[in-house]
Amino acid sequence: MSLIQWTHFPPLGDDRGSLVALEGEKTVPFTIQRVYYLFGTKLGVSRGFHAHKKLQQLAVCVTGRCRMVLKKKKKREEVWLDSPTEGLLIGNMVWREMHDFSPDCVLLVLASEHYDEADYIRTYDDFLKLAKSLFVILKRIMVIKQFFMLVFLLLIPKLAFQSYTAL
Ligand code: T46
Repeated sequence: MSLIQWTHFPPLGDDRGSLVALEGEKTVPFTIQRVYYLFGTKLGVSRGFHAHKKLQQLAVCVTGRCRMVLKKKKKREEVWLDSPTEGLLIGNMVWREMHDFSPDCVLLVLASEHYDEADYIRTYDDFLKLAKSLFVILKRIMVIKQFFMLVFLLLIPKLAFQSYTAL
């Protein structure tokens, strides 16, 4: 699955101009706990360079543009955010970097959680380590699940035979 997940916001409005409405759990696929925006980013400055353990976000470039780089596992994808009607969903455990901000860029971000510095993974090394340990845990859960499935499947003929002979 691609790391680039767009949400389209149908522009409303009339001959006076446009309007976009963002509603939690409707146009935005989570409850909105926080809204912030990045603006006035200086020329040549890049931002982000972190991931979040739990936080989900939706980023919309309401004016101007910037380039978003997302990384997860072995994937690295990048995309330009330059439309007020397209939101980029950024899940948890995704490394993000923002580059090439235009001087007029206003990047609006809707977040699923309140601000919590403890949710940030601020170095790429820590991000890789945590992603790897989560992968190992997930793999172990899968193996345990498969083991119980196998035991269950092996027990079915025995249980069926026992209930047949009990009749
Ligand atoms: C993200 C990208 C897209 C707060 O006090 N409250 C807040 O809600 C936020 C977002 C930040 N801050 C403080 C923490 C730092 O002292 O504001 C300062 C700048 O934050 P940061 O360096 O994390 O900013 P960016 O532009 O690198 O990253 C931000 C978000 O933090 C991050 O979650 O995904 O925008």
